[in-house]
Formats: sequence, C-alpha cells, structure tokens
Amino acid sequence: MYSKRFEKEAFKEEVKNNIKNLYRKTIEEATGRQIFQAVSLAVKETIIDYWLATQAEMEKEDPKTVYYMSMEFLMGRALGNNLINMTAYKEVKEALDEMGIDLNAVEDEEPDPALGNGGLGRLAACFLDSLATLGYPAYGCGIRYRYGMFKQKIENGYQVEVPDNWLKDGNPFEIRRDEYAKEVRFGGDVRIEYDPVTKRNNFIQENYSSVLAVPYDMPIIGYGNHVVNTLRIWDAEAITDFHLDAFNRGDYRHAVEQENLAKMIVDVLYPCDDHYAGKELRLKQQYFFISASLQALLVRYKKKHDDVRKLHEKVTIQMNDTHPTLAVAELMHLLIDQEGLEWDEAWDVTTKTVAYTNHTIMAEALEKWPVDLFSRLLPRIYQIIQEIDRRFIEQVRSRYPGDEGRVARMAIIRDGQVKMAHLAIVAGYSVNGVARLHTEILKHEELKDFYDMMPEKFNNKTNGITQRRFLMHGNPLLADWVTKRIGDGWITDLSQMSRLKKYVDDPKALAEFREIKYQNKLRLAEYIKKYNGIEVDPRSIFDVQVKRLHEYKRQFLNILHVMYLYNQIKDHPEMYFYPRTFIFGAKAAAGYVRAKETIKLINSVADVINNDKSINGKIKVVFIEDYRVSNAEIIFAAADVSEQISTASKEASGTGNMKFMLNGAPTLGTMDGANVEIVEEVGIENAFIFGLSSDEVINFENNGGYNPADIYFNDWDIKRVVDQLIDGTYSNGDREMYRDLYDSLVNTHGQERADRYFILKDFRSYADAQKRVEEAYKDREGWAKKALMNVACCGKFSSDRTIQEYVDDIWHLDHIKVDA
Ligand code: CJB
Repeated sequence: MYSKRFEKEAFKEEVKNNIKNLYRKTIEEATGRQIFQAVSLAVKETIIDYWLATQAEMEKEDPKTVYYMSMEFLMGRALGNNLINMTAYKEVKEALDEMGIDLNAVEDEEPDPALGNGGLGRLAACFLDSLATLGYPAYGCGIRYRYGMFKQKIENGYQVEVPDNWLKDGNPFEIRRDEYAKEVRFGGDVRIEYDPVTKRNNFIQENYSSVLAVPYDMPIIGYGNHVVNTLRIWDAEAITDFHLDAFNRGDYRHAVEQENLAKMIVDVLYPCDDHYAGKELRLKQQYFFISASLQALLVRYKKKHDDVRKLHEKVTIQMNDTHPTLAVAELMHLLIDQEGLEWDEAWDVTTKTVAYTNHTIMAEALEKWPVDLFSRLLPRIYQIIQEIDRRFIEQVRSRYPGDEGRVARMAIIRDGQVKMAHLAIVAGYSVNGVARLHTEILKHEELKDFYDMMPEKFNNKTNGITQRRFLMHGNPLLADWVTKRIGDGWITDLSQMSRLKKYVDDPKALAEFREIKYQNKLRLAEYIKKYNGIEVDPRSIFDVQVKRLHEYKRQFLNILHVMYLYNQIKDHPEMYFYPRTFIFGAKAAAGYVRAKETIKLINSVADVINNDKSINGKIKVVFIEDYRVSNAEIIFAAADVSEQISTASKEASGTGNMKFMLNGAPTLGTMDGANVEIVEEVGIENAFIFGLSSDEVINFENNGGYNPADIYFNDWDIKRVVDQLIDGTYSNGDREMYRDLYDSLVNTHGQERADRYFILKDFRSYADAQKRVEEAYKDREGWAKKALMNVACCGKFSSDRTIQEYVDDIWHLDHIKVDA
C-alpha cells in the first residue's frame, strides 16, 4: 500500500520545499492556489514511481490494452481522488493539519477540469478509474481543450456562459510528451500513383494543411494496487519547421492558416450534449485526436511486433459514441497507405479492433456529415469510407435481394451525408447500448435493420459509476459508516453493500444512518447559503434534479409541478404539507433556447415562492449555479429524493440515478434507462415510479393518438399551471416571457408535435408519485429503511462491474500486476 510507504515528515518537507522553489515563499506567505500546486507536486512524486512501474510491467508483459477514444473526459478534480486511490488521504490530511493547512480548502483550490458535458464524459472518467482499479491496461485518448465546459453564472435568472480557463495556473498532474508528437493533415488533394514494383496504387495527400499534435499525459491511479494508467489528451501546435519553410517560399497565407488551425482546433469543447451541431471545426477536432492517437498507438505496437495484421491481439479500440468513428477509416488509411496492407487484410484487422458504444436514440444527436464538407476536409478518409460503403451495400444486396428500401436505410453514404453510426456499426466488432432497455430499443427500433443483419454484434453494457469518487470522496461520513458496519471490501467490490440489508431492521443503525444524511444536508444547506444566499431547512425533504438541461429530461415537468403545489398551498393554507426544498442544477447548451428559458423559469418560480412569506417556507426552490463534478458530490450526499423523470425511452441509461442510489436517495422516476434496473435491484416498494412506459411512448410517437389539448381543457389544475406561464405570475406581468414554453405544450410548431415529451400526459401520475413520496417521508424510520435499501442494493451499479463485463465480453484484456 502506498500509505505504508508514505512518510509524513518527508512529505511535509517536500511541500515546504515546493513552495520555496516554485514561489520563493514560506507556507505562511503562500496563496491557497500555490499551496494546492505545492501539495499536488509532492503527491505527484509518489505517483510517478508507480506510473513508471506500471509502464515497466506493461513493457515486460505486453498485455492486451484498451484505447478508450472519447471526445470527452469529465474528470473532476484530481487531488482528492488521487489521494483516495493511493490510500493516502487520511495520512496526507493529518500531515497537512500539522502544518496548519486544511486539505479540504486545498482541494477547493483545484480547478474542476470539465473536459466533458455530462453523462457521456463522466462515464469515460469512471471507466478509467475502474480500469486502473481492476488492473487492466488502458489509455484514455482525448483532447486537451483549452476551455472545457463553460462556467455557468446566473444573472437575473438567466444563464450566462463564462469561459473556464482551467489551465491558467498550469495543471500539476500532467506531463507533456514532446517525443510522441504527431503531424495531422487536413484538406488538399489525393494523387494516385501506380508503383510498378509493388504493383499497387499509392494514395498521396498533397497541398494539405497540418498541425502538430502534442500529447499531455495524466496519471489514472488504481485503488490500492499501484497500477497507474494514462489519460492522453492532445494539444495542437503549429508545425514550426513547416511554416518557416512556407514563409521562405513566400506562402504567407498558408503559414498563417496553419497557425490559426492549430490555435482553433483544441480551443473549446462543444457544449452541445445529445445534440449534433454539424460544425466543421468539430469534425477537425475529431480527426485531430483520432489520427494522433492511432499514429501513436501503431508506433507503440510496432516497438514489439512486426506484423500489424495481428494488431487486434494486443489492441482494442472502444469508440465512445460516434464522435471517434473516424478511427475506422483512419486505421484503414494507416494500415493500407503507411503499412502497405491490402484492403482485405486491413479490413480484417480493423473490424477485429474497433468497437462502438451507442449512448442515445435521440435523432438530433446522430452525427451525419455533409459529403462536400467531409470530402474537402478529409479527402483520403472519404475515399476509404466510399469504398467501405460500396462493399457493404454489395453485402446488403446479396443478403436482401431486391430490397432497395433497406439498402437506402442502411447505407453509410446517402443523400449527400456520411452517417457515422452506420460506419461504426458496419466496422465495429461489437455494438453496445448502455442499459438493458436502451439496448432493446436499439435492437428492435432504431437499429433494427442492422440487428437483423448482424445480431451477433449487439450487446448490452449497463453503465456504472465509481464508488471511490461518489461515496468515499463525496460522502466520507457514509463511507466510514459503511466500513464500520461491513468492512472496507465494498471499495473495490460494491456488491458487498448487500451486507447492509441486515441493518434495515436495526433501529440504532438506522438512527446513525439518518443522522449522516442530516449532516450531509447541513453541509449542502451551508453551500446553498454561501453561493445562493438562500436559507433552506435541512429538515425539509431535499428533492433534487441535477443533470444537463434537456427537454427530454423534463426539468419543465418538475417545475410545473412545483407551481401546482404552490397553487394548492395558496388555495388551502390549512392543508398538511411536508416542507420541501426543490433543488435544481443544470447547464444548458449555449444555443439551446428552450433549455435556457427553462432555467429562467425555474429561477423565476424560485423568486416568487421563496419570497412569499404567506407559505411559511413550506416550499423552497433553489437553482444551484454551475453544477459540476465537485459540487455534485456534495449534492448527491445530501439528497432525499432522486428525480429521474425523463420521457420513457429517451434516457439511454442515466448515471446520476446511480450516484443518488449509492448515497441513499430513492428514485422518483419513470421506467426509463437504468431506472428499470435500479427498481429491479431495490424493489418497486423502495422507489416511486410513474408515467408512460417506453412502449406506450413509442406507440404514440409512431401511431399518434395523443393530443395534449384533451388534458389541457379537461384538467383544471393543469390548465391553471400552464396558463400561469403566460399570465405574468412568474414574469412580473410579462405575458411573452414564457410564451414559447407554453406553446411547446399546447401548440403544434411546424413539424414539432405539441407536448413532444408527454409532460401533460404524465403530469397527474407524477403528482401522485410525489404525493406518495410525501406520505412515505412522514414515516421517518420507514423512509430511512427505503434509503438504506437503496445503498444496500446499489452493488450492480459500480463501474467496476461494467468494466469487468466489457473485458469479459468485448475487450478480453490481460491483467497487470504492479508490485510496490
Ligand atoms: N449522453 O451525455 C451524453 N451525451 C450524448 O451526446 C449522448 C448521450 C448520455 O450518456 C450517458 C452515458 O452513457 C447516459 O447515461 C445518458 O443516458 C446519455 O444521455
């Protein structure tokens, strides 16, 4: 264990020296940020030894390795998590205490690296944690965006996006690896040249622009096992020799273009989640990191192996959604044009190496690139995709003669567009969804044609989350209590949580458990007071919905229900009502108008309700600014109710739902995504389920038959709430402010159906479920039992389980062992 080798005095000395050498200061003079840097560098010292040891082991054993390709890694802060996984958290805390430094405050100085939007990016981060913890060799490959997810400010109730310069003071954990830099080429033309010796055509890209991809490596530490994997994120620079040359040739414009390309390419993460914007720069980003990662991967492989035809024996590439699908064509390009393989040989290797994970069925998220843009930017890659498509269509035709409709539906290139999901499925040796229901919908609805033709590729891998960050780090009180009760095996084997079931009937254990939740609610209440200036009652029900703002996630339903409750309390002040704090946290993509209107609505409702003395604080509404990994940990720990209320069939899995469960908050949700499996584990009596089923939703979508006007005109409570959107109640008399939200419920807009997400349809059943929550919460011990059952039954939702399934069914990796 690291902790055994941890020497307190040496560590303290190191921190002091770092401050002296870096800043010419004493501890007393140093700023918080400087102390954070000094502590992190001291921690990195130890990490490096294990990082080297892991690399040496990989060099020696040559294990099969996964390259997890992702446009997003939503890592969150590293210091605390690294200390936890080094099993040195408590010792370092003690050492710093002795120096008069508070570790929590030091952790708060770390920028929260947000190189991801939401679920997909955070899943990638949890997967890296689990891979290292389980001792599997892995590289995460991504982009070192200068600006990650924006910081959210709320001004006058509106979201304002502020750039997050997370690298301003440097990132103490990263290491720049100039020696692995690679050139990435864009544009130009492809000249075909016949080589009489090899009797092959050579494809030569000319007149291109290029950038230099420079990798930065970050350590990914396994829990207590000394394994340190690598997250490799690529920065872009202008190729200096090249542009000097261009300057000399007088080609000034080209040189400047290349300089600009390098600056632009890694500048910013696209803030669209579950939505494809079709921007050329995004395609450049995708090719940039894929090409660099694959070039580096091949160099590494060839150090030990001389036959690239066997690449798949040592390497597997997982494509996190379609964003990295260019890996298919780039690998073909490198194998054919650089390594000299024949098409069939290259295809054989590629289709045994790449695998694809689908994360959504939302049509607007499907990546389709216009052919003209694509072929201009990536001429050789486009040729390769054309050839893949030509051969694939031949196969479809021979399998389904005469079925041209099917050919049209399945083609990779069609109607002037390149369909990335089709390319990923055709080339991938595995296609997986992220929860059982989602995978079934892929097989039988969205990807039915592909499933019919190649059922063997399809499989499910229900998502998971890491208990190291979301319980050990985020909720130390509960983590310690669990360890006291069942030992610490749960840290690397979450299924052991089931041993907590026996405490469900133990009043003393339940009382302790309840007290921990209360302490965590106090912590969140302080946070809310500090950052929102709102007093909330920690004895009220903390009812929480935190996630990206998206129509299908239905924050709108939640706030409409709050408006409905408020009407009820105003109408019947004498009515029994258990005090509730409705807590929201959500970022909206900068260009997503309706999502931003919803944020404004939540804040407006909060203003009206929180300032209405007549309701005696029975309802409070809080919108937490800048929801991100670091405050998420505090929020999950304090939640009583986990709102997972997406329109059934739309949320592929969800992972927030699992984090709430781990922290003892029962789910109030629809039968969507992984909620279905959560209910299966915890029992329906320990959750609050409502709403249309996914079959019902899909049936309405396909066959019609739902008219929200029927509800609007027949349910007076609902009509009243909906009308309040346009009667000025929440907009100081402005009847237009929420007109678009109102219209979205009751009026058809062009192609868009009214109430596309079935908010009015599910409203009553949601309100009933909320009533059941209130009833259940009144029984304090009964509630604690439900909450504890959620903790006890969360074992399945560890990303350790998910990763083990990927390894067993898809990747077939070798283990590594690193001795201390
Ligand atoms: N997801 O976060 C994203 N971004 C996308 O572009 C598409 C999907 C989410 O991925 C998560 C991880 O698999 C899922 O849990 C979530 O349901 C899905 O919306």
